[in-house]
Amino acid sequence: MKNNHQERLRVAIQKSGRLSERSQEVLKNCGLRFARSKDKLFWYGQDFPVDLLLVRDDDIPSLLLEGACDLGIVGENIAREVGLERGKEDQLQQLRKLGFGHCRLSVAVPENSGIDSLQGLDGLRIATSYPALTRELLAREGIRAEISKLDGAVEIAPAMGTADAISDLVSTGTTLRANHLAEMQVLFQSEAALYGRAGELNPAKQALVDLLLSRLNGVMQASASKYVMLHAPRAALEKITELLPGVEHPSVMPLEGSDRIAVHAVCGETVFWEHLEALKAAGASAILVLPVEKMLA
Ligand code: PRT
Ligand code: ZN
Repeated sequence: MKNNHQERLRVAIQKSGRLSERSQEVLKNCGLRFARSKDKLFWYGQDFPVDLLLVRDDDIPSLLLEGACDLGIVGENIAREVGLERGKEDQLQQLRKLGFGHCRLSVAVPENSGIDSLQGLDGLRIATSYPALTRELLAREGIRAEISKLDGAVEIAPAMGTADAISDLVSTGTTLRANHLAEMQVLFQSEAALYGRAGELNPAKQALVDLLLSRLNGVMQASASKYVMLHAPRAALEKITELLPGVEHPSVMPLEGSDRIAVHAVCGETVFWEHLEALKAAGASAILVLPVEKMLA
């Protein structure tokens, strides 16, 4: 008899927090649907043998390393921290960055501290929730600091007198400013990514991973792409093509009884208002920009 667990792929995602909604959305866009359990910690895959585990983000790398799941969506910051801390960084395999959950791990110092370079941190006390990653990144610069781990409220450590500097995640910088801290140096740029475990999966699971990755590529490309339609003078085709971001060969259709043409193209780069204004100036009219829902190259 087949062992069900060996045939079904398990994906761990964050239960609730900054990454949970987008993680669910990206899997839903890949065509996966789930029946939610009562405790909401395990979602059973309905159309594919792919199930979800909903957990704290910090637990995802360990669940992967221990084989409790086959894939996980987690911030690179957490994957690297746990990998380094457990000495198993090479066993966590990043399969794809997912384009959300962007933030940076930065060193911040009290305003007016006079510390303006990483070298100035040598021998000082740094508070962080990412001790292993911070130590590794500072060591690369030849800096040795006394690093202490705090699970939360890292930003208040300098004012409490328990640290000279912090190393913390930053996105808008509001938290740092509110605590009179200045961002001195970015150590690491992070975003959410899909991770697997190094080593071989059984063929059935590997086929599911390959299918998921191929769909993920399509989802990511589609979300970045726009379908643009416009009318233009036939003589302006070359100029119009140049102005369409990320397009080499648009589809061109004649407009009956006119010297104008219809141009359709998938733009692989962001289409800004400036692009549309430039197209209009080049003679384009009836310009439409539509979202692309799915894409398979
Ligand atoms: O309960 P669980 O453990 O699952 O969640 P959590 O509270 O540990 O994590 P959560 O949901 O806050 O963050 C999950 C992931 O989101 C992180 O691991 C990062 O990969 C990513 N992320 C993106 C961020 C931020 N942006 C972010 N700004 N994680 C945390 N922050 C915090 C930061 O620590 C600081 O306190 O937001 C504050 C700074 O924000 P700004 O905008 O003021 O600069
Ligand atoms: Zn967490």
